[in-house]
Amino acid sequence: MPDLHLPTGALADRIELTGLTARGRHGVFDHEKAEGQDFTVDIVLHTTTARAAASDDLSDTISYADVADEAVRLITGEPVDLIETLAERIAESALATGALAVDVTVHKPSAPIPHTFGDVSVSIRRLGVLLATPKPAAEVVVGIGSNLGDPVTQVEIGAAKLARILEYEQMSRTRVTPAEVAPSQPTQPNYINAVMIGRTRLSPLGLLAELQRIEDEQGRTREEHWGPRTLDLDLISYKIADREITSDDPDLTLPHPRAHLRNFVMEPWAEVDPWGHLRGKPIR
Ligand code: PH2
Ligand code: MG
Ligand code: MG
Repeated sequence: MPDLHLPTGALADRIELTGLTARGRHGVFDHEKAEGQDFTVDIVLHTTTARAAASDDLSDTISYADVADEAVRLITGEPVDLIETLAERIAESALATGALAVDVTVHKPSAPIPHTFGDVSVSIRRLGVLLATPKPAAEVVVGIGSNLGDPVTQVEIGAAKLARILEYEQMSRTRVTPAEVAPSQPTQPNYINAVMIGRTRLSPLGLLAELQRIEDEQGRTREEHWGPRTLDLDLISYKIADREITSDDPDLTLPHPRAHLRNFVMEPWAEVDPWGHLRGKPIR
């Protein structure tokens, strides 16, 4: 993969399907369209397999059989002139499964080359929306919170660092909010909360990695789920051309699954973006 700055763990796992072979009629020459020949495809799906490994449930992963079915449908379907075109179509269908990225190779070992040769192939890599550079720049909403180690200063420093990553950024006022804790948890100190909106050309996972880097620089530890924290930067919403990106990737749920239930997010957001929308609904 290109050297992408990513959250730890992202792009570590792959599902690979190799040697998938079917007869197709792709080629520039009439005799290739008339007679057809074998095409062999290799597909690498970059995804995160931990959730499926824990549940042992097919619905938590990408079914390689479905990917194979789609690829064979494209190999045996409408003829195209170039294996580049075939590879592009197969990559597009493989990305539609929700993979983070895909690598596709199309081999044409019986290509009409009047020489002795072993194989000829085209290999491409295509990035899914969580990794691709947004065009135009994405509009993002980031929740800022702290309830440990001088929270007012933490939020101030966190916001200053975040402002260096975003463009056209706008920061809400900060407010003191009672800690929302899980029913089983002991009470915690009040939080300082705020929201920053702005634009970025970072991909969703690229931005998440930057947020985690800032949290780490501010001494964030990750022992307890919903534990007190020195600095919490949550990606609430990520929009490209007004389209809200959705994701249930284990590294990044979009939009934030609980933001719409939290006054400490919705109030400061509405302050800087009165016309904002979340999950298709106006935020105020
Ligand atoms: N963040 C949490 C859990 N509870 N409560 C308040 N008031 N503010 C927060 O930012 C907050 C919380 C987990 O991130
Ligand atoms: Mg949070
Ligand atoms: Mg968080």
